[in-house]
Amino acid sequence: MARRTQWKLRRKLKFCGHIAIKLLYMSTATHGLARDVSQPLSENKHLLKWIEKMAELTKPASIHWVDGSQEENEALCAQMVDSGTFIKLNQDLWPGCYYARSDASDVARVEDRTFICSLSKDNAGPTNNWVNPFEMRKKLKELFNGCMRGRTMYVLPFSMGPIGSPMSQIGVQLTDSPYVVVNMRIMARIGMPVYAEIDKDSKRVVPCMHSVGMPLGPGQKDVSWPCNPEKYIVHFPETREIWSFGSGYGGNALLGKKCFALRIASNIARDEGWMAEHMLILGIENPKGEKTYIAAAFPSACGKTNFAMLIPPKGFEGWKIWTVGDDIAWIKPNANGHLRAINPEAGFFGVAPGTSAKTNPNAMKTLARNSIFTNVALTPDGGVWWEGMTDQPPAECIDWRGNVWTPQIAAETGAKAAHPNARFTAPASQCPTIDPAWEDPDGVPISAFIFGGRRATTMPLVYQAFNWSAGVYIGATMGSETTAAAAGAQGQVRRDPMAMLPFCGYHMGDYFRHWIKMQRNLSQTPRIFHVNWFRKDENGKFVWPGFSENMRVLKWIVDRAHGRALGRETPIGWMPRYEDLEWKGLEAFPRETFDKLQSFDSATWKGEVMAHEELFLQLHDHLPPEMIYERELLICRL
Ligand code: TSX
Ligand code: MN
Repeated sequence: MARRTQWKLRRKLKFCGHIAIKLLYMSTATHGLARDVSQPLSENKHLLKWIEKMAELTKPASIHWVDGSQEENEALCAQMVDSGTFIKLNQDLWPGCYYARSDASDVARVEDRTFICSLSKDNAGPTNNWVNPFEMRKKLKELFNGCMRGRTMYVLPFSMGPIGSPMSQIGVQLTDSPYVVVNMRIMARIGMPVYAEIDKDSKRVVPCMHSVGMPLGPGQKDVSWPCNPEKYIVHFPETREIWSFGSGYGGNALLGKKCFALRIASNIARDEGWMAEHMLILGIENPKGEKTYIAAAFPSACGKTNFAMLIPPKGFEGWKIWTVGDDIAWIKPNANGHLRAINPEAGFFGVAPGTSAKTNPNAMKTLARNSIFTNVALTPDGGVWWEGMTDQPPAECIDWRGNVWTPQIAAETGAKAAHPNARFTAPASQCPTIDPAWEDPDGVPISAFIFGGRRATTMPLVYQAFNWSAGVYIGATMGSETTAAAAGAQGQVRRDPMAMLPFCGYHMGDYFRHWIKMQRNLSQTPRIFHVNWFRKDENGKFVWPGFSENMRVLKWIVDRAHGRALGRETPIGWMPRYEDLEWKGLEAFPRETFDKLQSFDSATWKGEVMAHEELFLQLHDHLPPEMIYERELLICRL
């Protein structure tokens, strides 16, 4: 049947939506699966109606209801190997692993193409791009009209958080990218159990539309990474919708992650009295078996994933760090007024360059199987490599653009084998330190929050806020120095409140207010800390060894949270003295160096407080008064 006739017929089939869908798409390819993938897997009328409407708009050649099974995953991977999107890695070295190279123009999140389309511009705030939602809907209708022609539309149900947890949220992503389907299978809970949740009708489903924006004409040959130069990552916070067009990469396309779990969820959380945060979650177990959980926010390039998978150093025998999550935390007060946190994700979408057996052995073990590698280099033996993975680079490999790469070429041209934002997608369940409670539907109890940044000067290794609102001020004013990897001048402090600047789906000033207000729902507030692993000496060398040695800081934080460690009061907060840290195993670290690391300079801090003003001016009309008070108090103490 010609497609045009199909669509005419389809309009006549006004009755029960799923029958119409079934009739139309029965004849299409099933990629060698025994199951008829066009057969609806949910009976939810709203879902069926929405899918019908979206199919009518995007006009795909077929519909595939994703069940999330192993067979389906294998069929999709095999299909992508055939189409050139995937290369199957050497299965003896990398069992269950695949390799993808994106289009050279589609390698990262596109913040300037990311929109918060709230009814009022004021609600989005000055740090988000805003477009009138009516105007944006018109634009999206144009963009999505026929955008899936010649492709399969996958119906991908997913749960952010363990299935059935009262803290979890459900979405359905319609996408024309099989790459997205197999990545989402690692990053979220998908498929049959999610349909079952949807059919219970107990939770609102967040609709997520996604297209790579490259329809195929009849007989047109596909490319290995379809995408569109015109990109739109759009959020409608009031109606809780996501529309993403033109990109197949990372946070632009895996809509459960930044779009849902942060931008949309931050709106839901504000309305319902909980928190959607850009935070890792880890558990610290001491030799007595006592376990303390913390959540920590860092801007990019601070080693968040490394911290989440930290291995205790020499001198900490009997201690253990447990990983709950490396990127996002949903945190909610329980009936007793204690904060409990879940990791809404099921996998790690980590930056590959810099990850090694030295910097993060647990990550290397996690990504050793059943993982997807995007924009790293391909080695002649069918393996992967990236800058920093080994001390010795391979003699030759194929770089992320598909060109021959050798250390000599790199030395001459500066070419990187892996793109700096190259990623691994790996199941969290494979992490050797994954916490036994990581899928606990009630979450884990949070005893402390840590904020951090990359700061060569000014910021001590660690200090503790005097109280909740002083801690919120510390989070609100946190910043990080730009590294070579990021665009713009190097070494400038960029403010990134709570590491949420690109991820808060509403006005940043209102977000601070929400943090302040959270205290009212709590019988005990977690203690708040600031850390800086990156302070440099006068010769530009890092003063603190970092990595495993950060455990010493963590121990002090845990002890402070339990009210059993000493510190000294300074104008900015409580700090450990040399004798307040555990130095077993690092006895050679001089007391004077530690004192330098913790040193606080009034003159420098006056400059720091002046810089806070810059961000506050931008947000002034929504800034909670507590932020102004805290700033005044800090100035007085200086
Ligand atoms: O991840 C890092 N962490 C946190 C680890 C738990 N990195 C890597 C950041 C890039 C993503 C760090 N880099 C850390 C750190 O604590 N600290 C540093 C700075 C540093 C780099 C190298 C050394 C020391 C400090 N090397 C030697 O001392 C030999
Ligand atoms: Mn992140």
